[in-house]
Amino acid sequence: MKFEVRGFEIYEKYLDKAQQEQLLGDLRHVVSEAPFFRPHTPSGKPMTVRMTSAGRYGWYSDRLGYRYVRQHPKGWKWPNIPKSVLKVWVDLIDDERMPECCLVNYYDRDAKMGLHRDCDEADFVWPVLSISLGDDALFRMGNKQRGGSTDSYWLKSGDVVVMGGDARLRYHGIDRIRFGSSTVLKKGGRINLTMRVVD
Ligand code: MD3
Ligand code: FE
Repeated sequence: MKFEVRGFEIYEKYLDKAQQEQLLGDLRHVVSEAPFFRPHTPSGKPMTVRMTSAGRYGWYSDRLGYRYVRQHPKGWKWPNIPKSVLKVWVDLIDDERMPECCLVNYYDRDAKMGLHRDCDEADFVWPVLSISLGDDALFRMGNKQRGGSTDSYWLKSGDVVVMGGDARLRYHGIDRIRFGSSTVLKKGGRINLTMRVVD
């Protein structure tokens, strides 16, 4: 079922169990070539979410700031974005322009992501697409400026969110996950994929 909250298009249970397993299998290959790491915020604090990327660019942050980079912190190039992941983009967005970054976020029991905006990409006309796998996560959607009211929604495994138009530059974050709420990841936790056009 598809519905909209503040311009965020939420496709509930877009991916069935088999499709989720396929994506996870393909992601295991990505993570074997580009292991998860824990970026630091520009103020020097380690983030609670572990990250890695696939595609021409990966997302990175440290003392120098938030940015897209061409290499994993170990110096290797990022693996290709799996076809199974790209298919979701083509089916829901477009095949004229492919995403150049697939950011892979891993949330363990205590991970969260504070309210922020994604604004390091060159062209905000292109939406960001998110795929949730594993444990439920409390997703908070806000406004284009800091502050004001927010809406929350529990994202579940197989849910897909498209952030385009009015939602593209809204503040958003993950307050917490419900550890162990899903059996999709054997060790628990949550994986979120976000596809982005960067240049
Ligand atoms: C709204 N990730 O990686 S996905 C992120 O679940 C991020 O890991 C969260 O926020 C997560 O930047 C939320 C939903 C999401 C992703 C990207 C967005 C919402 C967005 C970009 C622009 C606006
Ligand atoms: Fe974000």
